[in-house]
Amino acid sequence: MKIYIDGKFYEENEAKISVFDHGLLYGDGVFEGIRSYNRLVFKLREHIDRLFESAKSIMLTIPLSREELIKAVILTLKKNNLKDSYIRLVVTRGKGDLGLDPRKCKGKPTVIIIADKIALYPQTLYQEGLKIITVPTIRNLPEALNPQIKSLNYLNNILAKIEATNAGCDEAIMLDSLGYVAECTGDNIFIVKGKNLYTPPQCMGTLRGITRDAVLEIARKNKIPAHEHVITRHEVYISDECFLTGTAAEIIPVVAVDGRVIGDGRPGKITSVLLKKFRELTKREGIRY
Ligand code: PXG
Repeated sequence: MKIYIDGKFYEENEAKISVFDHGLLYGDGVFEGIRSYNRLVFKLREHIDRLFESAKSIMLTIPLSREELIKAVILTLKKNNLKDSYIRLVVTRGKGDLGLDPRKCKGKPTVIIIADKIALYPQTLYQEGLKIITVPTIRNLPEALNPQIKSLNYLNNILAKIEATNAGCDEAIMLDSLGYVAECTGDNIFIVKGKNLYTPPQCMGTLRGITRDAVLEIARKNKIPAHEHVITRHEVYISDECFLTGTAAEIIPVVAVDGRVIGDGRPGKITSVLLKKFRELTKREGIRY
């Protein structure tokens, strides 16, 4: 594996950064998870735009332009000769001292690109569906650390994931501070009721997922009324279908939430239609390499 760090490529065991990098010391940095399908990078520009927005919010100057970053991602994919891949793009504050003041990071921010494969869930779970629970840890308050910032500080999500795992579940629903459904640890959540599709609006402490937006677009194009609307746990329990979306997970059905069976306990029809259309989209859209 060839890993990109600041314009150079390193073998995996040679790819190292300083222990004084504030990405490590404080989670001070931003990242994106991106996928390529058959040599097409899906929604690459959208991911790069979100990376720049996250960086702007934390006042981190990415030392490359958008176009340069796109070229670097493509180059990393070519060097690794990967047709289908999961790309992790990371920009850290860089090397500083042991204090948290980012002004002490005198050098440039560190840019890292790793291209690998990922299978977040075993294939059987895509057919059988996930059993998930609501966990005690609420999603970060937008007033404190806005979930729109895809920062390297993922402890909020990791704590929720641990709670789900401890309970023997595959994923966790995280609520916002008012008790409304926000999202899962690394995925957005959707429900289907009747002919309608619902997902929480991004202002509810929810990352505006790129897969989420693609699904909303697919739904609207296919005459499935799609709404960004606050969702309570009750509405999830009584939904006909439920599924999660994310770059890593893609679209994965949910068949039980907090012990309540969703629909007939099997992946739903609208979920399957959306998954099929999503797969078609990933085959034809993207930046080719
Ligand atoms: N919500 C959160 C909190 C996320 O981290 C999504 C939603 C989905 O967004 P996209 O743009 O990918 O549709 C994410 C995505 C993992 C993992 O291992 C997931 C993400 C990042 C890193 C790892 O599940 N994020």
